[in-house]
Amino acid sequence: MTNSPNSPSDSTRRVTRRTVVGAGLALATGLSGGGYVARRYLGADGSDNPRSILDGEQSYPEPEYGNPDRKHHLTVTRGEIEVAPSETIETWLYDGQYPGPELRVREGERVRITVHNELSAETTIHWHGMRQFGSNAMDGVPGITQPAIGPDEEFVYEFDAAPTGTHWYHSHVGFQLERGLLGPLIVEEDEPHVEYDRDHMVILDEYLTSEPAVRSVDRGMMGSFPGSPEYDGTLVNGKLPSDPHVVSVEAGERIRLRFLNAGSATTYRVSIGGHAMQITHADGQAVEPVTVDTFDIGMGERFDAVIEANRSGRWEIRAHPLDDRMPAGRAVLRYNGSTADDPRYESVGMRQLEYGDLTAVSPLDRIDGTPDRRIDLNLSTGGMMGDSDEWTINGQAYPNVDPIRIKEGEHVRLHVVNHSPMRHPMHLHGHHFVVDGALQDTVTVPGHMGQQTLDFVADNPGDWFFHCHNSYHMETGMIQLFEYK
Ligand SMILES: [Cu+2]
Repeated sequence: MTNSPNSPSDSTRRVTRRTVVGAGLALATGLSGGGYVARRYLGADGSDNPRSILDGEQSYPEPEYGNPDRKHHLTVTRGEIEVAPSETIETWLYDGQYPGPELRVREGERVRITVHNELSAETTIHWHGMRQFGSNAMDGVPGITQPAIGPDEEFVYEFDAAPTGTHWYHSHVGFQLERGLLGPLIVEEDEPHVEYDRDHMVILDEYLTSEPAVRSVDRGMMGSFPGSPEYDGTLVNGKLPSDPHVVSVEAGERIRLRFLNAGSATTYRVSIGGHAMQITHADGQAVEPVTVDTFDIGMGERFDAVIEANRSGRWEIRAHPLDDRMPAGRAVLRYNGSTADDPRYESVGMRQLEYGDLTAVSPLDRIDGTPDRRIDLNLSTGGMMGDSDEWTINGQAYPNVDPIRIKEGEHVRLHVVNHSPMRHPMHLHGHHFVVDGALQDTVTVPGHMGQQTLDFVADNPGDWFFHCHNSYHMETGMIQLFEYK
């Protein structure tokens, strides 16, 4: 079904906005009539040039402010970081840091974060993992939930820090995430369901020394489709393997490592030399602990792993890129008092985490039984067997998509089928969904007809993105929009 801008039933302010914006794009792309046209996902290029997108009447959900328990301020700038001794790179930073400062709040707190943009490009921040229950206006999607923050402008985000767990924040504009605009956001539980002595963020990301830009990837018989540039390595907490980040532990401790894949195009296989891992949380949500030796983590996903510090020495925490396109990243688990030199790596076993191993500690209410609405979503390139410059959901590339209309209160089931050979880590804003037995906000759909079934309850009216978290797939169209009032 198409959503004609002039349809009488579409007399809402949001559609008015899109009508205006869409009209310009329709001209630019030669589209006429039919089909929903929204503004091109902002800015795209990550170029440094400000780009005016708000060239007409705009309307967004109304921001609401209250009495925050905690206030932060983030400044967005350009600057240099050192990824190894005598290796620096100019990139884009929050508060002069990459990764950005760790924002750590307590369960139940309301948080206000004032973002000041000192770039010469527009920006926004998406709080990945935050439910934004009743606060669609704080979701940070330019052109959908807010106008982008222009150079020298500020935007004040405020929301309830929920749910608890390991989350993160990042720019939702173009390739700014790939340029380093990301940081961890931790919501501490009052009563964790597992015991540990300390916790520590471990952030995986690609190292890119060139400009982020879509590259046409030749796949032989599969044709070509848009992908990422060649990477120069893997960063763990902003460091190359030659100068690894060190996690210090005391023998006998239990340490909770909060893994985040902040990469733009790489799935990593994580393992720790000499140590098994007890997976305790997926996308921040508590799961029944399951002991594994390795797990794969897609873009945007988080897994928390508790380890027993019971083997003295220096050990490698390894992040191996599944596509083998660049060297593995590493951090070091160093026991206090250890005099060992190079970190050791010793495989402890072959137990590999699967989504099916995960069971939520607190299942989401009302997600059982028969769904009220089933939606099939097919992921593919624009041209099934030929060259393509876009990635699509049900054959549509954002912004030329018909948004999915659902109704408040419905139990929605998404059946996602991947017709392409590439993995797609699909992320839904504003909701957590059930995958097998776990609650997640991002799930990787394997290539070659891989499938996932995602169930959620439409309890948070607004306009919510559903997209692939591979930056290069997203930028070339792999986005849908759920809308309900
Ligand atoms: Cu993808």
